[in-house]
Amino acid sequence: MNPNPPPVALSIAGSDCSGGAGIQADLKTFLKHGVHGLSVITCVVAETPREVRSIEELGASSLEAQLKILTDSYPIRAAKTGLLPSAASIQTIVEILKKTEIKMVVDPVMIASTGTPLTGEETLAAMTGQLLPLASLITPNIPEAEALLGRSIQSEAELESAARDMAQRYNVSCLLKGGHLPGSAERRDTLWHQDQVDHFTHPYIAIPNGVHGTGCTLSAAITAGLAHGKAVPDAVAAGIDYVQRLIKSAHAWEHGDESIRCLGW
Ligand code: PXL
Repeated sequence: MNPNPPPVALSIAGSDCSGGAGIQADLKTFLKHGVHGLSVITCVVAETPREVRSIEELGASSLEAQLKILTDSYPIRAAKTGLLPSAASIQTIVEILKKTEIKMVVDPVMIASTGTPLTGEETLAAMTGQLLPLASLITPNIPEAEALLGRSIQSEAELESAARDMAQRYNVSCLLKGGHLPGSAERRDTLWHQDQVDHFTHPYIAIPNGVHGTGCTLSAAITAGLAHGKAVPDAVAAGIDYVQRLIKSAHAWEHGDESIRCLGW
């Protein structure tokens, strides 16, 4: 028996059958970080990085059964949420999570990299009203932050004030990912944590067309860091470095007339 078992982390997210995003990305990332990964599957998405074909939601009783047996049985150090397909699914998981002390990272997934909406309006209200009060850290990208704040973000100055406003409004730490801002050779992610700002600047690397799952992988890497006992700024810095490495080492397979791609490992 291993006298030093790995920490345990949980992902509550959708299944991406193509293996680049969702639960599959999270479990790979947990393993790469020496964390035992548990999963609660919220929906099954038939997709590739190029196309989202269908989303089938799991019912409340299945969500409840998965989450209850895990929270009853494991010393879960940290958890993340990814794709939560409906207000009802959010309500079900909140009812169970609010009775725990698990450190929560909320990746407020709303739109696939293909541009396909993955959730509806009523989901946003349930996320802000019910789920965010349980979160320690939220990791929106710019379109998600615009939906959470109800205003547009067009510059690095606005990125910083948006991260601060979300952190204050929802009483959380907020990592706002700046990758969608147009611009030069660099991209900046902004962390607002305990009334302090931190900027993580990295060279702009174009995400190869047809690679998805960077957001899922980043929030999973941060969750793994928290499960290991890292402080939020350290877990965020390490998570950003990790994803940068995986973007640079993306894989491509030739299949038929086109290539199909995935983040590296
Ligand atoms: O990348 C966002 C995302 C999250 N979760 C699942 C997904 C996707 C994108 O396609 O399928 C399950």
